[in-house]
Amino acid sequence: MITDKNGELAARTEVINRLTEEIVKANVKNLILVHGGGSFGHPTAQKYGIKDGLKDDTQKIGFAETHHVMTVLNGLVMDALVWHNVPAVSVTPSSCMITENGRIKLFKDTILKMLLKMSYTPVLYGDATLDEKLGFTILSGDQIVSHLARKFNAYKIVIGVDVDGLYDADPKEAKNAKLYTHLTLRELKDAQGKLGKSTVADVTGGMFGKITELIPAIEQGIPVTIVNAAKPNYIYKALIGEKVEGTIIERDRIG
Ligand code: IP8
Repeated sequence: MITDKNGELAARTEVINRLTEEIVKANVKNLILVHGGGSFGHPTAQKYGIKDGLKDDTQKIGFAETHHVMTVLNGLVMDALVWHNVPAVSVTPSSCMITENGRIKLFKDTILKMLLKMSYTPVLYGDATLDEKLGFTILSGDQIVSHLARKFNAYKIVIGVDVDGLYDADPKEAKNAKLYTHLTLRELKDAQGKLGKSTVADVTGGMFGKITELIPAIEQGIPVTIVNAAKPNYIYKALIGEKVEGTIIERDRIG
């Protein structure tokens, strides 16, 4: 969403600025921001096969490059946040997290906790990380979101995507795809088989991967709202809890 996925290293700075303005307007306390890799991390990760781990030395520069382009994208996000007066501080996942077979195994959270205590807005992102079994891999922003939400028992998770929410088929391919507006965990699990796999280069699995990652947080009782971040004020409305088109997923049906 904050990048043009059909390009390479193509940031949408006007979208980053607009979303920053929505975040400022929503004025959420204890907010943690996480962004993905888009056309920065994914093409580079794919080119060098980073997700599958270290197999030969020629990939080493690929790991460095993937992490580096993510810091460049993160820098653009930080630019927008800080110049809009958000006390945002970047927390680099590859410097505080290690995975094992792609799953977060170690997370040194002292600094993140202190930032939250001091009312800063920590910003994390999908990153190339070291992995105890694979040497290195790709850690998705979605896994980070789910992990942090569970660890800090988040009030809710808001996910911004470039479609209107969760559909029973890929809306970019199937014209008659139906939008789910409200799902319980049970309904989500039933629907999961049908979810559209991403059509563009996304090494971490697109919408299917997103949902799979979020399930443990939903199981813990944390509701998830998925909205179209391309539509002005949708993220704002989702953040303040105002009714907005999208998909709400909750453990049990409320009301
Ligand atoms: O876009 C992956 O994060 P995601 C980041 O949240 C990289 O899946 C480096 C490809």
